Amino acid sequence: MISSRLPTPALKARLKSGPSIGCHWLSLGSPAIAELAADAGPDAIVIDTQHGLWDRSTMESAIGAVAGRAPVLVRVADQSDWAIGSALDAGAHGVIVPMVNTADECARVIGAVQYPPVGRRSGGGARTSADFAAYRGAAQHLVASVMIETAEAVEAAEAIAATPGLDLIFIGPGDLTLSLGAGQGTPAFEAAVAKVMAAGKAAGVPVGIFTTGIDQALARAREGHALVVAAYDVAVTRSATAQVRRFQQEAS
Ligand code: 3PY
Ligand code: MG
Repeated sequence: MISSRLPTPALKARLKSGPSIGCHWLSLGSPAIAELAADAGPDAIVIDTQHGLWDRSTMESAIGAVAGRAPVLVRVADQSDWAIGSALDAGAHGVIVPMVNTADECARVIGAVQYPPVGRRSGGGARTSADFAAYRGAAQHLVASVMIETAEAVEAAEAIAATPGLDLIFIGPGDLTLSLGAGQGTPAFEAAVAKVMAAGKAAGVPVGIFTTGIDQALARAREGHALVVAAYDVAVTRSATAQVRRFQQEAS
């Protein structure tokens, strides 16, 4: 891995001290879109391999296309060592791990991100092994983050936040509304968000939240969220369909 693509302390420092990171969240599985997104110099790019259309090869290509121009986080498909290790081997600067409900699960995630003696990550990967000594030396800067997105996880928020080595808690509002049976903006939902933010604050762990548009992203950033979604390729594509509908209405 060439040195300009190695993880640096900057991402963790920015998460802790701000300003909020407005990431470009990519789900459509296109390395070409990742390359264009990087041209704008975003604070971070997120590649979503849980609900997005990425496979291992396109994920690896997208990280190559970004080529050190922005930190890349991968929202991995699940909590497995394989999902976490393959994203990091591709050169991601950190992972966002979905559906983490307990402090034990959180500790296992952190163990999967770091090499021994701290964790149990397996060494390898085409990109990272180009200069493995340099990569291993920088691996302490990898961001380990977990998603709180169920009622169970909200209950366990204090214990999850207190897990050593955790760099970010990321709230998944879609799943949280399903789990709580309460929509976004309702008192029950906002109380859950506030509880997670308080747990993060008490433990000194930044908290972020998924947002689907720039206005929501700015509002959540003003509330103190360390990472929000400023642009989302699915939403951008949907908004383009509104132009097609407008043309159909106005040109006929
Ligand atoms: C959620 O809102 O549940 C997410 O996981 C964001 O993609
Ligand atoms: Mg989710």
